[in-house]
Amino acid sequence: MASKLKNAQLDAKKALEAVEEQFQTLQILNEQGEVVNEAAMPNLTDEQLQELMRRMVYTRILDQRSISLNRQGRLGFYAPTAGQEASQLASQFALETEDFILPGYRDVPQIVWHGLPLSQAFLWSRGHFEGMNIPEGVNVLHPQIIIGAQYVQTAGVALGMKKRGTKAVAITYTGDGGTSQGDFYEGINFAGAYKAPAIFVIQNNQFAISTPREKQTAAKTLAQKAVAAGIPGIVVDGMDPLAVYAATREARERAINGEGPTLIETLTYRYGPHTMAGDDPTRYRTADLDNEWEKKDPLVRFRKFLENKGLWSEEKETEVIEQAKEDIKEALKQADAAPKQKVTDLMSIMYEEMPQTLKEQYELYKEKESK
Ligand SMILES: Cc1ncc(C[n+]2csc(CCOP(=O)(O)OP(=O)(O)O)c2C)c(N)n1
Ligand SMILES: [Mg+2]
Repeated sequence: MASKLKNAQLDAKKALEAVEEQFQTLQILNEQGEVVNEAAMPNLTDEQLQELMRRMVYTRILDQRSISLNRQGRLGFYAPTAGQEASQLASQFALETEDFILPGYRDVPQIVWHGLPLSQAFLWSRGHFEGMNIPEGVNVLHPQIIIGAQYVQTAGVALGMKKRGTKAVAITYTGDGGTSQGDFYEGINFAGAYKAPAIFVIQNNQFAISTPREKQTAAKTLAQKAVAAGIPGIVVDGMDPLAVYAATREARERAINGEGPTLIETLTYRYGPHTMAGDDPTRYRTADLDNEWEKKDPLVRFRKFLENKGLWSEEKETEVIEQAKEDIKEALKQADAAPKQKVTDLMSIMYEEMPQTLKEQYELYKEKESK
């Protein structure tokens, strides 16, 4: 009896190892920009490849400008994105306009490329309610600050799409730290049970503020958490735009075909601080680690790949950079022109029909604000 139990325990360990071995990292472009996995190569036209590069270059500039605007006091909350361009933009690039994005606080680039005007993204950063007034036809929510909450919301949005017969998906993003939250498990489990057309992305940038990924879980990969929910999980090189695109596109196809959700772990890195609110990464990361990841840079490898195909040049890059700077200037002007928000504004947008108690307060504030 005792030995039988011992064998069963050994088998359980083996079973776990067998599962973990299955989660190998998908890579298509290596650090030198060479195709190492022709079979997985996504079907993208030259124009689409150029557009994806354009978006990554543009977003790197947007990140640099946002950091300095924050330092000048011209933006509010900002979570830097440099390093995560492939993870963020190649997954968004695999979507269609009708798909719905539920972002976390670092995922502003995806919703901007999905149609949110940049001026509104700036207003959101400033805590202005106009930044959350998403235009009709732009299928995004404003970024979620509560870690993991967007996973539960995504299961609901995806189920709603399924019930309405919409041929679209809901996609969401969290970080490595987010996978330790209850909401993470509830979201993937519920979506799995109802075969909801959802894509759950984990951007594993190795740290949750200062907590390293190794301290987050005993699991060897974060993608393997999909097993418990009974849904497919995949690890991709998150610095490789082609691998991220291919994995997301395939997940989208499965979802649209009624096969349910997928969990995608992108291995990536944020070059900057956690947010602009005083985090100092040198206190918990070494320069060696930073250098190791910077060698994997998504822009560098994609640029090499495109240059080898004759699809990218220094002039093209300069053009994109100039365009980005100009757009940012214009968007800031628009954000600055937004009316100062009033207490009555905050009240009037909360309810379709205001409760009586609020109505009374509303009248009070209206009176005060008219003076
Ligand atoms: C429920 C909840 N707990 C704690 C926090 C505070 N918090 C903000 S960001 C963060 C770390 C998240 O790290 P990760 O999920 O890896 O995402 P990353 O910032 O690296 O993109 C924490 C703990 C929060 N916003 N929400
Ligand atoms: Mg993280």
